[in-house]
Amino acid sequence: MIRLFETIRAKLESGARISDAEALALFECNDLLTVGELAALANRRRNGDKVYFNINRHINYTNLCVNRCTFCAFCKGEEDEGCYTLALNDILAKAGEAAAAGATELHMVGGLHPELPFDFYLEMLAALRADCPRLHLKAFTAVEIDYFARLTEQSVEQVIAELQQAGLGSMPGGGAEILGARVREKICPEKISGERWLEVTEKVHRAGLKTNATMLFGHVEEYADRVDHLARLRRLQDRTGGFQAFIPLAFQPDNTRVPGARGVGGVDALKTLAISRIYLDNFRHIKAYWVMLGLKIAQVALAFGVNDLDGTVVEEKIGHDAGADSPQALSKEQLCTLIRKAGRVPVERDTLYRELRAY
Ligand code: V47
Repeated sequence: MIRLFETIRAKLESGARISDAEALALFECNDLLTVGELAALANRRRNGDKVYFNINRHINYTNLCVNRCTFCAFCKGEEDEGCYTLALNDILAKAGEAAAAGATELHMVGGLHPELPFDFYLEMLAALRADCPRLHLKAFTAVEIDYFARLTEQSVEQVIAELQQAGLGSMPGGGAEILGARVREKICPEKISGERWLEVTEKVHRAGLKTNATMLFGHVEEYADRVDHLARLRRLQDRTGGFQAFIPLAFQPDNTRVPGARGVGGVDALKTLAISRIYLDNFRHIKAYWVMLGLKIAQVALAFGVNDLDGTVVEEKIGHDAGADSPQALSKEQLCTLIRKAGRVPVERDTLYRELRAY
């Protein structure tokens, strides 16, 4: 073990990357504090003491979805109680409130709606851009882009161009789950394959849009599946440089249907964030999404290689429908206090990581 840590420390200090076998060995080791210290070293070399957050708002325009991912408590069918689709006016009202509260970003994702035409999404973006021109529109995922392409019988490139034209500014990192087929078969058999997620994401990057990448962990996957996931992301990032942040999402089990799912403890969450930081040498940012992690683990994660806490969020459904016991929203002051009490410097950023203000 000591030899492994020495090798990795030397690699981090010389800017070399760690291998898949080394990442797996880190997952299998029990020395959480040393893994965390190595991750903190990797982060400090890149990002110093700064921890980023943004003022944002989530809008989930519909929970209707033609897929039935077993990990998802948010998606509903048309026959289900609690299914909804927001009217454009409601979306605009939420966006207006966000803009008035100082938000710089709307984060918008939803289910794969069985009936809404592609024009709905184009009109939504265009109306939001007209009403709130200062809000960056970060919306959809590779899964939705693929769906729109099939819906309209257009190429992925054409769909991306139309969304960009309507106001799309970047994409969040959802839908990646675990990219390997064996796990995907169990947790999201109807969703596009991991290969397709990577292929669509590459096209989005080639069109000049930045995206994030996520990994849903703590259900039925093995450590080797996590390493394989990280490896595929690192290879794509080598080709495009289009990823901004990596976000490990801790699985929330309530109201889900994953047979044998484990759930995520604090040790596993911190280890996964730390190893992501060490392994993904070509990602600038590792985000601790406090909604899924809880506030205390997200705060401790700042000593384990993390340099981003996401944002104010305001109205969160995907994690809370699955039992997340974090708050629905955090204020800018609460985020700053969390970061400061971890001994770090809070910096408000915009979606593209331009620094807006240090606190
Ligand atoms: O793709 C669904 C995950 C994702 C559960 O890019 C679950 O900045 C935990 O991608 N337990 C959507 N996770 C959320 C997402 C995201 C969130 C915050 C920031 C960014 C970003 C992206 O949520 C889905 C899926 O992987 N998810 N169900 C669950 N039960």
